[in-house]
Amino acid sequence: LLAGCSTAQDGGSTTAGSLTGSGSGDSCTIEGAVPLGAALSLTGAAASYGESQQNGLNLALKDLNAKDGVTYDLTIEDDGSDPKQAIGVFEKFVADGTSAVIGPTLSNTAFQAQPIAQEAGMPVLAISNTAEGITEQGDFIFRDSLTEGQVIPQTIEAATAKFDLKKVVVMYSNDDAFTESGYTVMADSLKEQGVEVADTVTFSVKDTDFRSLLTAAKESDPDAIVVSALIEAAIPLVTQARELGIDVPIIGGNGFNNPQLMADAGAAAEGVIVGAAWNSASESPENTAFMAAYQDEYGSAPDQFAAQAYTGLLVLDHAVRANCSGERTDVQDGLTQVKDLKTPLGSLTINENRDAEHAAVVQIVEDGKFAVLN
Ligand code: 1QQ
Repeated sequence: LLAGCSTAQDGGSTTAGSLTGSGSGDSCTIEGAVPLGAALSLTGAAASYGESQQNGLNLALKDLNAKDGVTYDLTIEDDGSDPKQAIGVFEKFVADGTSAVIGPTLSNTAFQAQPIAQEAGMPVLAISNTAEGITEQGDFIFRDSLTEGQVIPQTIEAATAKFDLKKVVVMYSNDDAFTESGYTVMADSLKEQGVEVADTVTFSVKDTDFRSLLTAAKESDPDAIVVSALIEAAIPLVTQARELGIDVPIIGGNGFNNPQLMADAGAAAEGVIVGAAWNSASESPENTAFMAAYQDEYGSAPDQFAAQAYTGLLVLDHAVRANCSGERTDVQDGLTQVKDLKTPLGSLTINENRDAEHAAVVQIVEDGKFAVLN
C-alpha cells in the first residue's frame, strides 16, 4: 500500500518498481529488482577471501534471478580490506536505498562499518565474520558465518584426541579483531581439553617473518602449534615452520580456510588442521548442485568463503520472500524467520542472537586439499 514512499525517503531508489509485492515465499512477486549491496575485500590483505565471496555471490545472483517472482540488483563494492573504505561503502549503500548489505569481509572492518547500517536501519548479513560480538552491535546485524566459538572447540577437541596433544605453543596476531577473538577461544578450548600451553606469542597482522618466534617455539618442544592468523600471515608462518624442521601439527582458525594456503605453502601445508563452517564433502543436494555450478562457472572448486557468500544471498532471498518485501525493516524481520533453510552449508537457522546455527566440520590438509579429519 505504501509502495515507493519509504524508499524515496531513504534518498531515492535505483529500482523502477515497488519494493513490496504480493504473495509470500515461492509465490511472492515484487515488481522491480530488489537492490542489494555487498562490501567485499577485493583488494588489500584480505583480497583472496573477497574474490571467492564475489564468485559465490554472482553465482547465487544468477540462480535467484532465474527464479520466478523476485529479482535482485546486486552492487558489489570493494572495501579495500580497510575499515575507513568500508565505512564509505556503507554510507553509499545507506544513501542509495539499498535494501540490505552483505559483508564486509573482515570482522575487524565490520566492527567499524556496521554502526553506520545499524543507525540507518539497513540490515547487514555478515558472511565471513567469526569474531565474538559482531551481531551484538545491533538488531539490524545478522550473520550466516559460524563464530570461532562455534568451530574452534570441536577442532581443538578432535586434534587433541587424534594427536594425543599434551603441550602446545599458541601464536596469534594481536592487532586484528578476528585473530584476537579466535585466540581467546583457542586458549579456553585448550584449557578445557587439559592441554598445557608452553608459550603464547604474538605478532602483527602485517608480519611475514616468523623465524625467530618459531625458533623459540621449537625450543618448547610442543606437540602442536595453534595459530590465530589471517591468510597473509598463515602462509609464511606454515612455510617457515616446516623450513625450521617443526613437523608437529599446525592447527589454524578460520583465517586458514583458504586454498591459497595450499597454493602458496605447497607441501608445507600438508597436515594443517582447520575447523570449517562448510563441508566440501557433503553430498546434500544443495551442496552437490552448488559445487557443480561453481565448477562450471569458474573452472575451479569453491571454498568455504564462496559457499558462505552463495548461502548469504539465499538467506536474503528467503528473508525478502518471507514478507514479500524489500523494505529494510521487512527484510530485517524476514531474517529473523530463517529456520532450517536448506543450503550448501547444511540446514541453517538464524537464532535469537541473529547468529547462524548449522553443522561445522574439522578438516586436515591432504594432497593439497581440505579433507575431513577422521
Ligand atoms: C573474520 C574472519 C576472516 C578469516 C574472514 C575472511 O573470520 O575476520 O572474522
